[in-house]
Amino acid sequence: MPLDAVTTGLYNEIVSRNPAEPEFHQAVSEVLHSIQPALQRQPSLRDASLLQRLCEPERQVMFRIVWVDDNGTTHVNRGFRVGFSSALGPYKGGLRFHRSVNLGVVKFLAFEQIFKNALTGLGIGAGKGGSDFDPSGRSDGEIMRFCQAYMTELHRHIGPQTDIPAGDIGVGSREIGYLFGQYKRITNRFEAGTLTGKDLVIGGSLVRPEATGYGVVYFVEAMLAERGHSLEDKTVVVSGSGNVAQHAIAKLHQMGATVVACSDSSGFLHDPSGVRPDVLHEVKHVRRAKLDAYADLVPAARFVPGRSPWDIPCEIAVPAATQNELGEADAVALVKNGLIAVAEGANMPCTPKAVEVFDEAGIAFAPGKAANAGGVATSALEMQQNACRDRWSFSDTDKTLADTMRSIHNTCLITAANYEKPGDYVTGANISGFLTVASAMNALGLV
Ligand code: NDP
Ligand code: 2IT
Repeated sequence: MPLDAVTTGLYNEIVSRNPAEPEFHQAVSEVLHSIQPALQRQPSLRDASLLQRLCEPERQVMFRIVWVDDNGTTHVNRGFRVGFSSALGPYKGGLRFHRSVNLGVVKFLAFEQIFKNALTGLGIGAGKGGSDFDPSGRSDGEIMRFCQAYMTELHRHIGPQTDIPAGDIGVGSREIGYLFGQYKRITNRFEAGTLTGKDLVIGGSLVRPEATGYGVVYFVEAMLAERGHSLEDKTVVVSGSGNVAQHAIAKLHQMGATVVACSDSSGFLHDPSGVRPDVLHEVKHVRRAKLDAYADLVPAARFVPGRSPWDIPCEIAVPAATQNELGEADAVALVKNGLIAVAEGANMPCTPKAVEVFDEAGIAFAPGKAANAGGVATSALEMQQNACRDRWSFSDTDKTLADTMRSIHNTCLITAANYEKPGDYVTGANISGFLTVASAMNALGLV
C-alpha cells in the first residue's frame, strides 16, 4: 500500500538523515508500507513522533578494534553495536563478522530485529552488532585475539539486563565462547546471560545451534499445511551452507523432503539425489573445507562456481545466506519452475522486486522476521535457563521452539486476515510486531 503523507515525510527525512545506508532504507520502507492499513485503522498510531522514535536507534556505538595476526602484523577494524529498541526488553540480537559489515547493514539488521523479537512474545528488545573483520582463512588464535579485542570495548555496553549479543554470519559458538571469556575476565563476573549461543559447557542451551534452521522448517511445515501440502517428497533449494542452512537441510531431510541444492559465496552445489547432512557436516565441520569439497565425496553432485542456485527447479526455496541474494530474475525463474513456497532463513534475502513477483504469482512467502525467529526465540530460552541456573532437555526445548514457530505463523495469518490481506505473511508479521512494540512504547511514555 502506498505511504500516506505523514509516513512519506518521515521516510524522506530518514533517507536524508541516514545517507549511504541503502539496506536500512530498504528495511524501513518495507515496514512503513506494510503497516499502512494499521495506521489508517488506528489514527493514534500515525503520531509522527511514535514512528520517528521507532525508526531512530536508541543508541549506536562504533569503535576501533586493534589486533595482531599470526605474522605479527597489526590490523585495525571497525566494531559496531546498535541498540535499536528496548521497549519490550533488553536489546537482543546477533553479531556479524564479515567484510561487508557497515553501520547501515547493522542498522537494517537491528531494525528487522524489533519486529522479529516482538513476534516471539518473549520480552526481548532489539539490537545488532558486528565488525568488518573478515574471519575467512584466519587461524583459531587470530579469531580468539580478534574476539578479545572486540569485547575489550563492547563489555562496557552489554549485560544480562541491558544488551545480550549472540551469533550471526561469521559468529558461532567458538566466537561466542571467546567473547564471553574476555567479558568474564574484564568484569570479574560469570554472567552467563550476557551472551547467547554459548557452548553447552559454559551455559549454552540445547537446540540453540539448530534453532534457526529447524524453526524455518517448522514454519514451512505450517505454511504448507495451510495449503493442504506437507514436506514429504517436496523438492527444496536452500542457499548458504552455514549455521542456518545446515540445520534447515538436516530438518528438511528428516521430514522427507529432498534438498537438491545449497551454496556458499563461491557458487552452488547441485546434488539431485539430495544433499546429505552427514557429508555436509564432514565437509564443513570435520575438514573445515569450502562447499566444493562435497562434490569430491559424492560423485553424483556437481559444484557450479560463481552462480546462485535459483534456477534449479524446486517447490520450496529457503534463502539462508545473506541480504538481497535473491532478485527479480531469480524469482521469475523459481515461479516458472513450479515454486509453491519461500521462507527466508536469512534476513532480507529477497529484494523488494522478488517479493513482488512471488506476491503476484500467489506464492506463500514468509519474511525472515517471522520465518527465522526461532534462533532468537531459543536465545531467549537460553537467557531463561541462565537466569534460573537450569538446563532443559533437547526434546522440551525443541518442542517449545516448534510451538513458538506455529504460534508466530498463526499470529501472522490472523493479523493479515484482520487487515483484509488473507495469506499475506509480510503484512501479518509487520503489523503484529508493530502493534506490540507501539503499545509498549506508548506505555513507557516519551523516552
Ligand atoms: P554463517 O556464517 O554460518 O553462514 C553464512 C552462509 O552464507 C555461508 O554459507 C556463506 O558462504 C554464505 N554467505 C555469506 N555472505 C554471502 C554473500 N555475500 N554471498 C553469498 N553467500 C554468502 O551464518 P548464518 O547461517 O548464521 O547466517 C545466515 C543468514 O541467516 C544471515 O542472513 C543471518 O543474518 C541470518 N540469521 C541467522 C541466525 C542465527 O541464529 N545464526 C538467526 C536468524 C537469521 P561463505 O562460507 O562462502 O562465506
Ligand atoms: O538475526 C537473528 O535473529 C540472529 N542472528 C539471532 C539473534 C539472537 O540473539 O539469537
